[in-house]
Amino acid sequence: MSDMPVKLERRGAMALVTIDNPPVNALGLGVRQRLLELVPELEADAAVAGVVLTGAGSLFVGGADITEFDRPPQAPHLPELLERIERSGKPWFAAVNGPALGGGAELALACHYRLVSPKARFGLPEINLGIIPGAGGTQRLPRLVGVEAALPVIAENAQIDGQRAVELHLAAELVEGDFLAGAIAASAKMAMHPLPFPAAELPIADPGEGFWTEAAARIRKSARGAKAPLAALESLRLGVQKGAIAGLSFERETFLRLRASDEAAALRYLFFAERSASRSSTIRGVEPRRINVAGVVGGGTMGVGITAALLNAGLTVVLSERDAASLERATAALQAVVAAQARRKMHSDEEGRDRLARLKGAVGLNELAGCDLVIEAVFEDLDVKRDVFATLLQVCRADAILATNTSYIDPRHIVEGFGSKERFIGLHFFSPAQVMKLLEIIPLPQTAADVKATGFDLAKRLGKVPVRAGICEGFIGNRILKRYRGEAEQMVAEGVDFAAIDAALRDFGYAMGPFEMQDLAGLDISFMNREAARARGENVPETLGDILVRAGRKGQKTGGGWYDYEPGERKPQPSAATVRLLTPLIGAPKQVASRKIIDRLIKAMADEGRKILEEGIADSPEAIDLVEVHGYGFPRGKGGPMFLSARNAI
Ligand code: T1G
Repeated sequence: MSDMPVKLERRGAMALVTIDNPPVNALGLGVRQRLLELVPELEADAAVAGVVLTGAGSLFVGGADITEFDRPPQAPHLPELLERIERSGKPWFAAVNGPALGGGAELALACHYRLVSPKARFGLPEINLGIIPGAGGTQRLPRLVGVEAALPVIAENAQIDGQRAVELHLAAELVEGDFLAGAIAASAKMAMHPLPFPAAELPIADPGEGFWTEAAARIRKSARGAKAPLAALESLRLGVQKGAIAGLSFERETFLRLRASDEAAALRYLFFAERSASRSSTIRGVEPRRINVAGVVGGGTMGVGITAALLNAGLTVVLSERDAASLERATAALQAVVAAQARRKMHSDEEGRDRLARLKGAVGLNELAGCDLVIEAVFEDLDVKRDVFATLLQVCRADAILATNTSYIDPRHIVEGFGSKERFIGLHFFSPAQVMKLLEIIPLPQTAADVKATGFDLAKRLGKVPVRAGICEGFIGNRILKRYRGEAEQMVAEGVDFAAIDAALRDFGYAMGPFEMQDLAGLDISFMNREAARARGENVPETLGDILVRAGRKGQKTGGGWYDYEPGERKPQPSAATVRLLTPLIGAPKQVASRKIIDRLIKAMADEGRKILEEGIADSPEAIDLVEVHGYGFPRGKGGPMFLSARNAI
C-alpha cells in the first residue's frame, strides 16, 4: 500500500480525489479509511461543489484488496463506505478512466454520476474468486441498467464498456480526448443539478418467473458445480423481489459466507499463483527475444493446435509438413479450427481470414530459414525428432530458437551431439493446444537465459500459464498422471469397480475420471511407452491397461477400452469383454466410499508432487497445482493436490 493511497486536489469548485494504490488501485483498508474521512470533510467544505473520483494510471479500481481475504474483514467495510458516499450531500462523480472491477465497479455505482473514458469497463468478476459482489453490486447495478443487462455482469463474467454504459444510461457521458479535464468540466456543470435518487433506492421491474428459470438453468450449466454464480443470481433475484434493503443484507451475508469457503480460498490461491507464474525467478530481469515469425514442424493434432495458438496471438506461422497431401490435410484442419472459433464468437470471420492470411504452408524444412522460433511437433519418436533438428540446425538462422513439443522424451537425448545447445528448449503444449492454457517450459542445462525468457514471454502472448519443469520422465504433469493412473489401477486390482472410481472423480469436479480419460486419449499411448521401456530392458510390470490393449481394446478409437462405445458415440457403456479379461486378475469386488477413493488418488498426486519438488523438477507447490488445473482438468474450485494436501483437506 502506497503511503498516500488516496490523493486530494482542488480543480476549481470541484474536489479531485484520486485512488493511487499500485498495482491495481485496490480498495485496501487505508483507501477505505481515507475515503470515509473525505466524504464528510468535503461535504462540509462550502467551497466544494462536488467530488470527482478517479483512479491513478490506466485502471479506475481493480476491486477490493484480495490479499485481505484470508483475514477477517476489517472496518470500515466497503458497504458502509459506499452507503456514506451515496448519502453524501455533495455529488460524487466517478470518472472511470479504465477498468472498474468488483468493489471498484460497486464504488462507481454508489457515486451519483459516472463519466466514462473510451477505455472504461465495468465488471463484477467476483464469481471467479468463488464469491459474489459484497458491496451492493447485485442491487445497485440492476437498478441502474435493468435486470436483463445486469445479470450477465453479476453472474456470467460479462463486462460493460464505456460506449455501452452510456447507451444503458449507466454513464452520463463518454468523454474523449483529455479524459480527466473533460470529466471535471462535465461534473462541474452537473454539480449544479439536484442530487439524483440513490441507485439503491431506484425502482426495479421483475422480469418474471420465466426469466429467472431460464437464467438459473443457463448458469447452473456453465457453473459446472461452482457455487458462486448461482448465489449471485439468487442475490439479484431476492433484491428484485424483496427490495434493496433485504437484497443488500442477503448479498453481504452470502459474500461473507462464500469468502470463508474452501472454494474461495482455492480460487484465491490460483489467482495469485497464475499471476506469479510468468515471473519465474530463473528469468527475472532477462530480456526475451522478439518472435514475429514462428515455424511449426508437423501438422498433426498438436502441430495444428500450436499453429492455431500462434495465429490467435498475432504471429505469422510457417507450417511445415513432409509432403503436399499432409500439408493439405493440416491446412484444412486449421481452417476448421478457425471456423469453429468464429462460430463460438471468439473472433469475427474477418479476423479469422486475417489469421489464415498469416499462415504459410511449406513442404520440407527449407522455408523455415527465416523463422525466429521453430517448434517441432512431429511423431513422438527420438530418431524422427533428431532428424528434424539435424536439418533445422543447417536451415535456420543461428539466432533462431529451436523448441521441441515432446511430452515424454528427454530433450537432452534429442539434441545429443548437436552444437549450439543454448538455443534449444522444450515447449510442452497440451491438446487441444489452442485451448489448453498450460505450457510446460523445459530448459536444457545449456539453454540460454534469454531463450528461457522468450519461452515465458511467448506463453504470456499466447495467453497461457507457463510452468518451468525440470527434466525427468513425463516432466511434471505426465509424471503425476502416471502416478494417478497407477494408483487408480491398483485400486481396481484390489477389487474396486473402475466405474465407481470414475464416478467419484466426476463428483469431485473432474470432467471425467481416469478410466474414461484413458479411453478418450487412447490406452495405446502409455502402452507403447511401457513397451519401449521393456524393449530397453527395463523391468516394467504388465498393467491391466496392457491386458486390454493386447486384446485390441485401445479406447474410443477401437469402440472399446475400459468401457464399450456405440459406433460414433462417446458415452461409456459397461463392458462384458473388459470384465471377462480382467476378473481373473483382480481381487474380489469391494465397495469403497467416494471420499476414500478421492483422498487416495489426490494423496498419491501430492506425494509425487513432493518428490518432484525435492528433485527440483518444479519450483513451487503452486507450479504443480497450475499444471494440474491448466493441463489435466483438476477442478479449479479445489485448488490443486498440493493446495489440498497443505490444508490437510485430504
Ligand atoms: N487485490 C489485490 N491484488 C490484486 C488485485 C486485487 N483485487 N488485482 C490484481 N492484483 C495484483 C496481482 O496479484 C498482481 O500482483 C498485480 O496486482 C497485477 O495484476 C467487495 C469482494 C485488475 C484486470 O477480481 O482481474 O472486489 O503479481 O498481473 O494483467 O465486491 O489483475 O504483481 O504481485 O493481473 O494488468 C474483484 C482481479 C475483487 C479483479 C489487472 N476484482 N484483478 O490485470 O495485472 S473481489 C477482481 C484482475 C471484490 C467486492 C469484492 C487484474 C486486473 P503481483 P495482474 P493486469
